[in-house]
Order: sequence, then structure tokens, then C-alpha cells
Amino acid sequence: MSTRQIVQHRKLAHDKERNKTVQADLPLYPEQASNFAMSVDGLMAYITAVCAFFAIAITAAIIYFFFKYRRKHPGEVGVPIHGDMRLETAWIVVPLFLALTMFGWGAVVYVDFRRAPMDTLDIYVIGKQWMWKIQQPTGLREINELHVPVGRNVKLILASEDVIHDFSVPAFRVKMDVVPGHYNTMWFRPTKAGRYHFFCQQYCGTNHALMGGWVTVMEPMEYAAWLSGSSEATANPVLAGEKLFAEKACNTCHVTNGTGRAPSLNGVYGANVLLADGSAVTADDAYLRESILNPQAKIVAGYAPLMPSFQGQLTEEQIIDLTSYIKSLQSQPVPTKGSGVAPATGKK
Ligand code: HEC
Ligand SMILES: [Cu+2]
Repeated sequence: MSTRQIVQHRKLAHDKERNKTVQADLPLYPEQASNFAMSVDGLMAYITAVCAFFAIAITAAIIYFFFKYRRKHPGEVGVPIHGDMRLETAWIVVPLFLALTMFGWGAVVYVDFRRAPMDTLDIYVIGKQWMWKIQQPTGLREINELHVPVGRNVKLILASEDVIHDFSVPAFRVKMDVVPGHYNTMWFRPTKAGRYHFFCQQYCGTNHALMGGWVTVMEPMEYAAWLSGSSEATANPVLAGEKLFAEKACNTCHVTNGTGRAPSLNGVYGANVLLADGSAVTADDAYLRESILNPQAKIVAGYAPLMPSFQGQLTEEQIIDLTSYIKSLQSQPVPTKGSGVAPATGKK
């Protein structure tokens, strides 16, 4: 390095340091630690700037006109005004345009958040009064702690055991309601290693304020080591699910080769399933869950509605195990005969 480069380098480091302390002194915003942070903050700054501009301009105009057009002599009468087309047009067109830019920009950010990419690391999160139970893909369980690798797309599959909760990570600028009887999903890509607070953001009873924890974002190697290092004692959800599949007699109807009274579940996850009413649905986590708890809701084309409901007979963890097992049946070919599974279209 030349002296000049060194000076430059030092200056950069210094700036970085100073920015950090400014941020720490002015905690207006949480740290930006995910792919969504920049776009959400940009949008927020834009909307705030537009609102602040008009709030100030209108307040200033009110004060100015208040003095300018005040009654100066007793008995003075105001001049009637019959309107001005140009003024009317301006105050319709300008706000319309501004509102549409907010809508358009907001829609772009929102759609990105609602559409998870295909290559996600899937982690299950169960909320209950008043804690968060988290299950890593290997089956490793954590409580009020979530470990994720930096730079990887992470999808959280959220379930509740009691009331409505809401999982929120301010540093990632993401939040999603956690609703009983239903899976919600959300995704993000952590961009910075570190520890970030997560919270429940839906008032859920006495200890709602204590229902939170920490996301630990680790370097991928570190994460892999952490995952394999501490998972000796945990049950593999795929194996547990396979066992349950036999215990609950699912396998008496769902025969692997598709010759049973029920469709084979091989390759169903992510596929497009044709339903008896002629519509189609993508078999995601929420669909698998509904198929187990409320099988009558969506009947697979070509099959009789004879599957019993397992509502109330499975814990959230057991549902996750069964889902993990069904998801693991991906490598085997999809049997075509009579199974309601259409070829690869819509495959995730
Ligand atoms: C009595 C037979 C029977 C049993 C037992 C049974 N199922 Fe089913 N299952 C069916 C039938 C028939 C269908 C297709 C009709 C429908 O959608 O309800 C089905 C559909 C499904 C689907 C949707 C499949 C698709 O291709 O879209 C899933 C997932 C499923 N079952 C999982 C399970 C699990 C898990 C168990 C055990 C906890 C189970 N089933 C037990 C008969 C059964
Ligand atoms: Cu809660």
C-alpha cells in the first residue's frame, strides 16, 4: 500500500467507526441486517419526507394567510371566490401521483417479501403463551433462540398452539402473524452476522412483553458446526415422522407405489395438485397441514373423501414431523396412475 492508500484506508475505517457511534447515539432505526432492511427503510424515508413536506408547507400557509387575510377594519366583507380550475387540477393530480408512487414502491417491496425464493432453509417456529419453540431442519430444537447462517435465504414456517402471536425481527424489517390452526410463512436473508432481538408483536396475554428472544446470525461454516455439534440428542424429524406415519396408520391408505385407496405422497410437496372441484393447488406446508387436520377441505381429484381428520390428535411438533417426512419423499418418482399430482408445473 502507498501512503496515500493507507491514509484513505484509515479514513474509511474512521468514517465507519464514526457512523457506528452516531447510529448508537441516535437509535432512530434498528440495525439493517437483512435483504429487506434497505428497501423498507428507503420506502419509509420517502413516505415520511412527502408527509413532512406537506405538513410543513400547509402549516406555514395557514399561518401566513391567517395574518394576510385577517379582518383589518370592522365591517369589512370578504371577496367571494368562485374557484380556479388550475388549482383544482393541481391538487387532484399531484396527490394522486404521489399516492401512486407510494403504492407502487410499497407493492414491489411487499411482493418480494410474500414470495419466498425456492432455495430456502426451512425452519419451524411455534408460538405459545409465552415462548417460542424453534426447530431446525435437522430436528434440533431451541427455545427463544434462532440460529441462522448469514447470506442464506431462510423461510420460517409459523404455527401457534394457542392464541394469535406475531413473530417480528426489527433488524430484518420483517414480521408475520402466527395464527392457530394455520401455517404462515415468511422469509429473509440475513446480511450481517450478529445477535438481533425478536419479539412477539401481537398482544397475547399477561406475559406478552416477555415473549421474545434472539436471532443469532452466524457464518455458514460456524452454523454448520453449531448444527452438527449440538444435535446428537435430538430426534430427526424425518425419522420421527416416518414412525408416526406408521403409528397413525397413514400408511394403510397412503401406499408408496400409488396403488392404495389414497394418493401416494411421493413428490407431492411443491407439486401442483388437481382437486375434485377442478381447481389446482400448490402443495406447500399449509396445504399438507390442512390435508392432515381437515382432509375434507380440499379433496384430491380421483379419490373418495374417506380420510379421517387428525384434528386434536397430533401436537404441533408431530405435525411438523409428518410434514418433514412427506417433504423428504422428494427423490422418488411421482407415480402417475390415478394420483392427483400433475407433472412438474408449479414445482418449487
Ligand atoms: C382411511 C384412509 C386414509 C388414512 C388413514 C389417511 N389418509 Fe391421507 N388421504 C386419504 C385419501 C383418500 C386422500 C385423498 C382425498 C382427500 O384429499 O381427502 C388423502 C389425502 C391426503 C393428503 C393430500 C395428498 C395429495 O396428494 O394432495 C395428505 C398430505 C395426506 N392424506 C396425509 C395423511 C397423513 C399424514 C395421514 C396419517 C396421519 C393420513 N393421510 C391418513 C386417505 C387416508
Ligand atoms: Cu405472543
